[in-house]
Amino acid sequence: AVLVTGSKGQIGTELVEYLRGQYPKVIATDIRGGDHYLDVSAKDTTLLERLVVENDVGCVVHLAAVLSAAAERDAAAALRVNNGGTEMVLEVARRHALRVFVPSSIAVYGAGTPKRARENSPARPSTIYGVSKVYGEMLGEYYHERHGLDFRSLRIPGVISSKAMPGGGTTDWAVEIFYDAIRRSRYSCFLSPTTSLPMVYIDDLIKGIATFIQVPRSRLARSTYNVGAFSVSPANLAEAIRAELPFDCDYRISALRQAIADTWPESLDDSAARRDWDWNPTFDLRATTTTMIELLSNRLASAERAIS
Ligand code: VAH
Repeated sequence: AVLVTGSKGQIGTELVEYLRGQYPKVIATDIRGGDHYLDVSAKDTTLLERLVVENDVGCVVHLAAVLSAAAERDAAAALRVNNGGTEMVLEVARRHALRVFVPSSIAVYGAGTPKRARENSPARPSTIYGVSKVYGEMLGEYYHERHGLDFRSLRIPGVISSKAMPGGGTTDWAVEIFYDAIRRSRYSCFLSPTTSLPMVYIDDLIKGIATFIQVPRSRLARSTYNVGAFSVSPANLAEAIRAELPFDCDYRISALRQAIADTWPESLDDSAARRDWDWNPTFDLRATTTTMIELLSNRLASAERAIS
């Protein structure tokens, strides 16, 4: 069985659904509910260990985290959830010899990193979220070296998806823009038009995570890999949307989130993931735009009908 923390989040919502097509049992936990209430920031391993033992869990997918902008607003809470939660999950995994997947992020890279980041590019973040993600990677690799724990991590770019909103991220604009394009044909973007960041469409990401957690360890040359798909700026994405809908984008820059985005790389070199475990994203900017507009139009239209 696989246990997922943060199962109600942007990635968790769609990953749980996908994994349920592959595994006999997927235990979904979240502080907001799901199958089981689980607050990973509490230092109490009792509930997690009970779920692991009772359900014969072999792999934990630990998604619960406070994202970049929210983490700058409440550093103490973010460190409690991100660092404390990962500490707790790694310790339970060590005791029960579980495989562990903990997502990392392009946020581990800082201003001094080349704009096309490789795995061995400097990872000197200047955000609390980035610091907590480097910590997660380092602690997981320590558990791998010191205790033989099968720890795996992916440095994930911004995620574009339609079923659950991201919460408090710097790349949330790339999701919000589609909701506003459909609802009101306009969007006020909190990043500047030329801020180009690496992104991935959710279908590619969840297939990639599902592949990465089950590939034999012998194929992995490292615990942590970059994964990317395409890079896009608000101006590029606005143009791609305008090719399908009447749409206008203006800019009300958030100083906090622009400062965060400015430290991140524009693209990721993910050749190692493609070579070692066949990472192979298929959604480019156009396919992502077309699919998002189709899925959201249907969902928002049926939601309108439901309340009318
Ligand atoms: C964030 N969506 O914006 C997350 C992610 C690379 C961005 O880490 O914080």
